[in-house]
Amino acid sequence: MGDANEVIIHDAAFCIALAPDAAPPETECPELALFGRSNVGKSTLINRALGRRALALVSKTPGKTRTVNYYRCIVSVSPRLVQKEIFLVDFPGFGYARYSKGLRQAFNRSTVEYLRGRTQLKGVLLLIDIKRALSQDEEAIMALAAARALPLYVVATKMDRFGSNERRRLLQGFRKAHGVAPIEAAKDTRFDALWQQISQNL
Ligand SMILES: Nc1nc2c(ncn2[C@@H]2O[C@H](COP(=O)(O)OP(=O)(O)O)[C@@H](O)[C@H]2O)c(=O)[nH]1
Ligand SMILES: [Mg+2]
Repeated sequence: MGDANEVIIHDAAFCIALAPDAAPPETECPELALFGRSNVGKSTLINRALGRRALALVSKTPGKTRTVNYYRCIVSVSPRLVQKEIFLVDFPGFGYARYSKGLRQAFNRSTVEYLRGRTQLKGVLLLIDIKRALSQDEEAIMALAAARALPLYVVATKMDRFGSNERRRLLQGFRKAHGVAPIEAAKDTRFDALWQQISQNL
């Protein structure tokens, strides 16, 4: 066994891209779903959390991911989790005007269905820009996770934009308003703290 708190990604691979209204794959592997508006940093988080450079496509043009992307990984988090297979499920970024109305509705309906009923779903990662008020989509995702008592990990991305005072103020404000302490992510975050939390809830 490695050191306490050590995170090891033994394997990571892109698995499958599904249309937003397609049926999710028939596996029994636990899933962690990622949500957040376009450009918030979902692909970046996947790459960093899995210790890969370019597994997930990091885009300069917002709104590119319109499929539900499954990434499979095998992770150990000592001392709790030994070589566990997990899917990270990257949902299309919402809040982007280029979605046609039809696509947006299909995305919403199937997303709600997934959040309500997917038994393999073991946790929800909601990536936010802490500078902006939560959107209806973001509030809905938090409520759907709470309704099933699913672990919710709120990740505030791009925190390197702020100085330390501003950072503290924004985090405190969010905690007061929503009762959740966000996990901070910046350019160099390795997400070991996130894996620690996840490993406690699997
Ligand atoms: N400054 C900063 N930029 C970031 C961070 N995370 C992501 N980005 C940038 O934000 C843009 C969108 O990232 P991406 O991961 O593609 O977002 P997605 O649309 O949610 O998948 C890219 O240009 C990233 O390089 C961060 O922690 N800090
Ligand atoms: Mg992306």
